[in-house]
Amino acid sequence: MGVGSNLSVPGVGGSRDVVAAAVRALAGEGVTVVAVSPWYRSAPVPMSDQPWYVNGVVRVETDLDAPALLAVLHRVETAFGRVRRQVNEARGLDLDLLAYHDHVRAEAPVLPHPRLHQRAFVLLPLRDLAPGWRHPVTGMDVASLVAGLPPGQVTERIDD
Ligand code: PH2
Ligand code: MG
Ligand code: MG
Repeated sequence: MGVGSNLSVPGVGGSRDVVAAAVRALAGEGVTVVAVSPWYRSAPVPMSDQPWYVNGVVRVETDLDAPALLAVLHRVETAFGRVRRQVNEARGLDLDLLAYHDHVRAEAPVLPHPRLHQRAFVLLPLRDLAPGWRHPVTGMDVASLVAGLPPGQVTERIDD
């Protein structure tokens, strides 16, 4: 799952606090977080004057199927104050279902996430967490996907 924030959330803190709190919040929702990537600071994609994001990926275990898991992600986003107004707007918390085993789905939630392979802010933490992961449609591994990224996405690891 992808975790991102580029706004602070009242009562929680700045984006770095928000992503940490969101990972903790998942645990109460029938989801076991088994691994958390390093966090990255990343410029908005597409480039805009929005604040930079904090992004990372987590691996979870759950008995929920993909649609039920997506519903949990939306519930947690709402608990962190997210109101959906327009695509790619700044947000306190964004949780994205990136992949679910090697399932391929054409209907929502589309799996793997349809833009995963174009986004450095997903692929760099994914490479840290699961270097052996392969895209179930193309068969490409994470290192090959990183090598094929469009240039110019500034994504820097946060050392903390
Ligand atoms: N999420 C988006 C759109 N753009 N850019 C960065 N750097 N990080 C994100 O998480 C992100 C984005 C839509 O979900
Ligand atoms: Mg997103
Ligand atoms: Mg999202």
